[in-house]
Amino acid sequence: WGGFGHITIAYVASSFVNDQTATYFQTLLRNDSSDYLANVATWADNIRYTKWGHFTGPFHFIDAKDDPPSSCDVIMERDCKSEGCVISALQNYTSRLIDAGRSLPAWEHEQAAKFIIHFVGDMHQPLHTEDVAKGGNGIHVKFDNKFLNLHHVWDTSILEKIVGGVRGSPYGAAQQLADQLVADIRSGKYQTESKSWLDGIKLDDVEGTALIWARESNAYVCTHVLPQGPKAIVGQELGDSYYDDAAPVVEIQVARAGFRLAAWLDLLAAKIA
Ligand code: DCM
Ligand code: DCM
Ligand code: DCM
Ligand code: ZN
Ligand code: ZN
Repeated sequence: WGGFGHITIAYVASSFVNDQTATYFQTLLRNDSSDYLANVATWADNIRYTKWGHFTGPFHFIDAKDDPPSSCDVIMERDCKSEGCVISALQNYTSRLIDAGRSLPAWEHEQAAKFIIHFVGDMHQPLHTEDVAKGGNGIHVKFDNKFLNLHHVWDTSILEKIVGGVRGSPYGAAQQLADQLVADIRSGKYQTESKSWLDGIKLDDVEGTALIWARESNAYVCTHVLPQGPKAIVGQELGDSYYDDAAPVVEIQVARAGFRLAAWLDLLAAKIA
């Protein structure tokens, strides 16, 4: 996701965490405002292009070598590269935040928390769970008459169009969208189905949990991202019907990511504190 998506996911999570969790992460992140998660949500994107942060580049995605639109799936042994992927990264930073031997310095716990807050978000972007053309970065299309790559359309353009565009600082618009998604989860269009969004969540099986989330995300590559395969959309205007089908997927994935991030942080805080 782009910055707006990650910040929205963080605000959704902030609404669902329990009080103990909020206090634990406000202390760890040294921010006692209500923006304590939102303010670090894009940190992992800002450091990945630095020299020291270069090794974290592969942690934002998993390149599923499936065959959309006829077959979609994420298989850990096939798809997670030796240098890591978003699933192994969640495993690594979850275990570093728990730090069973309590041997790491506080700044490492803080860094682990910032990675977790970001990577739970990224695995909910369908094209962060797909190999084709580097997660769609190599598929050039037009969206509302602008030349863009398909990855950027799914990271940023669709979500920003849903709210009528984002100009200037994304924080206000992200809080507004998050408030709407929280209401949809508590008492609106997601009320019933959100009861099953935490199925299978287990802090002691990070890989199993993350695979459930990544497979659900990856399935949308076959149904909504590339429903006719990659070649059908190269150089084409995606158009209204593509957007009308894609927007609800982007919206529910952002809602799920925020809701699940809150649950993951609750499990972590309960285990550590
Ligand atoms: N980004 C950043 N700093 C950079 C390059 C990109 O903060 N030097 C951010 C802006 C984009 C986001 O990364 O919105 C894209 O990240 P990803 O594609 O990992 O979701
Ligand atoms: N690091 C990491 N995951 C690990 C081990 C280390 O992300 N499993 C990061 C934390 C530090 C850097 O690598 O930023 C160097 O750590 P160390 O020197 O402790 O290996
Ligand atoms: N990306 C991806 N899958 C890949 C390569 C990249 O999902 N195989 C994502 C990470 C960033 C965006 O695409 O969100 C741009 O990546 P980069 O800056 O590495 O080109
Ligand atoms: Zn992306
Ligand atoms: Zn990312």
